[in-house]
Amino acid sequence: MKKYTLLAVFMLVVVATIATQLIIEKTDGTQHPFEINQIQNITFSNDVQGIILEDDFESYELNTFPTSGGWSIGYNGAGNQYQYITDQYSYQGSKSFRLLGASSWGAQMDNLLTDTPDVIYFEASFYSESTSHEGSFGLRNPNVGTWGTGITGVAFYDGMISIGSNEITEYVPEQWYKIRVKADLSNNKLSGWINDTIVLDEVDCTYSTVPYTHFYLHARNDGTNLVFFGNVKVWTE
Ligand SMILES: [Ca+2]
Repeated sequence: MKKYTLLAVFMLVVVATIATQLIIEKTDGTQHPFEINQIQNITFSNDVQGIILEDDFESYELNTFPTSGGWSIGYNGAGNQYQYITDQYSYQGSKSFRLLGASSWGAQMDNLLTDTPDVIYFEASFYSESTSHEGSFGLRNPNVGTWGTGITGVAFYDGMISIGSNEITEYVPEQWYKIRVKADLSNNKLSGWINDTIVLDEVDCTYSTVPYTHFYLHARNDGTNLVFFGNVKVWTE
């Protein structure tokens, strides 16, 4: 009996592998969301893995709000009509998501995540016209606390880039920066990359005990300045 059980498991793995390869072939040339080794991880693991949210803002009409991508207005900054897709600047392609805050009222866009694993990566490219009243992005729960609860994120503030509570480096305006974060909530570790260079390597981090539910983009609430978000991605290992 044991021999047949082993044979059955082996056949299941073979079938799952073939099926996976068919999916890769089908999506090849249009979209190729995973590397081969990540696909194999999916085949042999019970964890839900892969891309949770990805947006390059190319699929929307200019001057519209990207509702169809799952974005919603948490706080409307200078007003709903000032938050929209633009081709004024772009990180890749021709479009980006433009946000405008106002004094005492930030512009915050939330996107509900379909999966919230304990080890999560997120990144965004960010462009600011000045080093005043900039913005941030990251993980949060907009439904806990008076103004929601931030879990961890990246901030551009007064000409400085911070990841979590760590001030990393000065930056210059009118230039794109791509910041990636790996948040390990189960082991209280945080890693960060600026333009693909690692700047934080598994440093200690105390996260909020509030569970995160959303990815957010934010333009600050202490003045008026245009900020732009290019490619956005949230994923797991
Ligand atoms: Ca774009």
